[in-house]
Amino acid sequence: MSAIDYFEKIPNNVDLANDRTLQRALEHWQPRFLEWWREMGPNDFASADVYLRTAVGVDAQGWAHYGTVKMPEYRWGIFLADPIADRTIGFGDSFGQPVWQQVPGEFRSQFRRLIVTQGDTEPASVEQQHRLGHTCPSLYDLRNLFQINVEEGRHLWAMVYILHAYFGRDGREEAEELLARHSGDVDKPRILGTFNEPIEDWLSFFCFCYFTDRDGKFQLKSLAESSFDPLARTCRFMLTEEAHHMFVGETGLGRIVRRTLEVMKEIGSDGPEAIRRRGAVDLPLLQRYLNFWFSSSLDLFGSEACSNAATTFASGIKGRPDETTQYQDHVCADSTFDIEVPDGKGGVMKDTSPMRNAMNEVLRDAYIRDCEIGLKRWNMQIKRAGYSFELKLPSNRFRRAIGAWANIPTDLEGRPVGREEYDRSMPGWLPGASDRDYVKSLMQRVVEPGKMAAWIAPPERGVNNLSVDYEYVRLN
Ligand code: BYC
Repeated sequence: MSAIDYFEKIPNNVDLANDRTLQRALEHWQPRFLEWWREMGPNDFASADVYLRTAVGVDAQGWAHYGTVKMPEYRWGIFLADPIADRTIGFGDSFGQPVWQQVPGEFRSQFRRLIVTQGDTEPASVEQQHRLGHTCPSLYDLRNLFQINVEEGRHLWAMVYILHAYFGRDGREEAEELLARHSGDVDKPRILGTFNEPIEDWLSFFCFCYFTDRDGKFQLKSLAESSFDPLARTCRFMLTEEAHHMFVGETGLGRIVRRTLEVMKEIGSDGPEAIRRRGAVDLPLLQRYLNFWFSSSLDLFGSEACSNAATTFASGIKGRPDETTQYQDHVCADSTFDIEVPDGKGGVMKDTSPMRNAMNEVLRDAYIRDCEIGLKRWNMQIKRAGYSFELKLPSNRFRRAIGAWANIPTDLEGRPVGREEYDRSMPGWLPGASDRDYVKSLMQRVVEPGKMAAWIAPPERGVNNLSVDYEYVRLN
């Protein structure tokens, strides 16, 4: 295992000290990153002592050290998973050939585009969550938010390293731009839609961690298959950190369901008004939030069938998650994939696409199956409590802004409907102003160790074997 050098100004396991030009370029970018963090990160908590994990190695066991850190002093660094000896290209036209240690000239612009898109999402999410700390439901949750924030900052470092190390002047310019675009900025927004959506309450935050970070998992897994080995290695290590972000989403939403069920039992009613009077989140309201974040996150996979996806697969740039273990045919030159598209007459029809063109859809399908797992668990909780309400993922055709279904009104089941019916039904499908106002009214900050806001149950256990009432953040 390669060790991480923490004596360096930029902690790393890529032997930065022996590449002075690269080291100087990254040291030049570092103060800009810190300035961005001060301005756009959780800046009101700069003096807080936070119980955080920091990577100290890159193997699966014992890779992190836990300790109390002030966030601006977090050691953001560059950590690549160890190389796999004699690794060969796992998919596409060059299947079986040795992987690349440099970017082939002919694929440079496609690689740059994907790396920039990936890199753009990381600081975007920190910007979206900029003010959440003020309304935390507990110190445990506040700490998890900050852990996610510092790690998204580190994921930005991961992409900036690749840009600086392998894309010369273009890469350095892109790295500057990653700090210049901002979530929701009218003139310079973030690249992908979901990353411009405001996250102003913790219900949205948990949905974002559940649905949007899960897109991160699938995209990173696809890039971890890349023939460009440094990119594959950096993504492999990012995935180690990413798992916690989805854990926060899944357990956060599960704790909300648990608390709601407790309240339903106490008051003997599942009426949304009665539940709201007790300060909990009624399940139909939760469903509307799920509808919003799921449909937005589905767009992150791009179009159902497109030449970009075909090119990146054929060239060995971006594969499918777990390419080696999940698929038999790694070339996909002749296979096809059926996708559902609008028939132009208000209905749905099947279209057969070459498999390579449909890779975004293949990924989206796998993502949807993964999203189902949490819902099954929460529905089990609801059923065990004796209620028949069932949380559901809307159809992948609902409220899409990208791809074949973009701007085609459908109901939650994906049946095309008239625009008027769509607009009329929207208040039942997505959070409306009164829903958001109610959720906002719940967002009162709770910072007494071990105490939880009334709308969320405590976690089953604390962080790193500590108790739930440990003072995870000291707000100096
Ligand atoms: N919004 O041919 P198309 C994460 C653009 S999340 C706006 O349909 P293609 C994280 C697309 O960029 C993972 N624009 O599909 C989570 C392209 O624009 P250009 C992020 C969109 O090319 C939580 C055009 O539409 N990583 O890590 O196959 C917290 C045509 O695209 C959207 C990645 O996405 C959209 N939703 O692109 C923190 C991996 N969707 O280039 C972090 C890198 C598409 O023609 N990106 N467009 O101007 C990719 O692999 C691909 O770019 C896409 C699909 C998946 C986005």
